[in-house]
Amino acid sequence: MKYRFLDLGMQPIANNFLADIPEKDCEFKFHLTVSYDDETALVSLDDFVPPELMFNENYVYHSSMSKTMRDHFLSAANHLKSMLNPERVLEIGSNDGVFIKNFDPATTTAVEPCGNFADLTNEIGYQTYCDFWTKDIVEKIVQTGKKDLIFSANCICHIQDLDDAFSAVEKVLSTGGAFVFEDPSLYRMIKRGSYDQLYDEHAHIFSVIALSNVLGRSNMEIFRVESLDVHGGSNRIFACRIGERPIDESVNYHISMEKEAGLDRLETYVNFGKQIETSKKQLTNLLKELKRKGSKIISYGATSKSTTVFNYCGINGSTIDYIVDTTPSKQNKFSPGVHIPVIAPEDTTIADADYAFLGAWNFESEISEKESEFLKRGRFITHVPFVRIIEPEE
Ligand code: JHZ
Repeated sequence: MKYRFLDLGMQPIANNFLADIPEKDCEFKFHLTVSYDDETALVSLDDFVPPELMFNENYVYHSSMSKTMRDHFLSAANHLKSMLNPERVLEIGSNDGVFIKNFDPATTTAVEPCGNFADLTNEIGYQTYCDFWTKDIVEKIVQTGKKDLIFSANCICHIQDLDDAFSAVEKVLSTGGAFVFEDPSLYRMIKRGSYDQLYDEHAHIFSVIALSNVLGRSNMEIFRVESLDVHGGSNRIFACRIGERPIDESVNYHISMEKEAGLDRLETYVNFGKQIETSKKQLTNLLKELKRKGSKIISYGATSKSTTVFNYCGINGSTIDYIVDTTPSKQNKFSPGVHIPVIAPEDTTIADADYAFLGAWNFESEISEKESEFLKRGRFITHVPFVRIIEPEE
């Protein structure tokens, strides 16, 4: 049975940055509520947004946009090569090719529903099917051979029908092959109060407990788990067909840790819901107080996460002057729902702002290093793990 524990109000498509401010009520919005399923322990949105509205040829999120992520995927590729030595590789949701470009195009295939990115990786020699990952595409993929490594980053949690997705993986995986995927961790989201991991694209936020339950229905099991720092805390899950590989002790370690944190109990989520309501009050009060004192506040990183925070907390252009972001396809546009202008760093001097809300709090160290000039006078504000102005000694 599913129990609703969080209501983040009406939300737009998190990555739908707008060229113009739309007429009143013309922007697509949906009611973002989140539930815990006590049969599987899976945490999911109650209402899924049609995938074509989110993932299409206008998709703006480029994985290569930060050095942190470029380094991360290079080291992930090297790690998986030396650990699994795969001959044939498939990536599900290859985005701008940041991961696959570390593999040989002759033996690497990709599936990517966003036409702009599928074109890009096809152009650099990687056969990329422009499609969603469903069992319908399996027949075509199998013709290119079964895969020893199926990799996916920040994509499996976007897939609404997990049984369909996992059974499709099971059909394409070679005997003894590994299905490796990384997504934001529910454990870290609960520990850090980072409710902004919840938006239209994230149909689910995974615990290892829930994934074990759901993968089992497709004859698969988890044989290893690695914790990652990226995206505010993620898990890299290694799965295989049941019985094909020895189970590493990291699996039980994570499951025990999650049980200790109560991820298999409704009460934990109910408490999280209350904590988020408090976080909203604290953030809006802090910003109101700073504005009352005449401070200039901007935001750093036009993220999906900041779309959730701004729309949930009702923060708009009267509080935040603009958002600065390095992604060209987000620049000179307006943020979804609350319509704050997005500006390129080279078109503005953030040094004259007093505060910058960290929409990309997951890149705090990369950003702080880059913005040492701003930090001589200005301060970052964050809501993770609790609402505060970040002082220089932190
Ligand atoms: P970032 C994305 O979420 C979307 P988002 C997606 N759905 C997903 O699953 C998660 O990632 C995991 C900018 N930036 O990565 C670049 C600067 O401007 O936190 C990006 O627009 N200057 C696929 O959108 C944004 O911040 C900088 O110095 O929440 C970061 O977005 C740096 C470092 C980044 O993802």
